[in-house]
Amino acid sequence: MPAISDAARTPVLVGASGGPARPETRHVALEGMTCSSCVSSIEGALNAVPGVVDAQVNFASEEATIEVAPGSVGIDELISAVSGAGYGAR
Ligand code: 9UX
Repeated sequence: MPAISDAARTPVLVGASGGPARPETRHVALEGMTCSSCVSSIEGALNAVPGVVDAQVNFASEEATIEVAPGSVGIDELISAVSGAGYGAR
């Protein structure tokens, strides 16, 4: 039996009402991915931004789909994170 319950370890977004908050979805168009492993690099950079709940990168469509805590992370910050990892973003 784990010392810490699964519930205690799972980050929960709490809304103003006290209920669960719905993450907001943001999209960033990507440039410069030349092999499929670039996907992991960009996902890692985006997931490291505070407020990002989950980031998924689609290699074929060159698009990142990012779930963020409501009101937490703006598109400019996400673009900066991708740029910092060495890829184009807009
Ligand atoms: Mo592939 Mo991307 O060798 O940063 S991982 S080009």
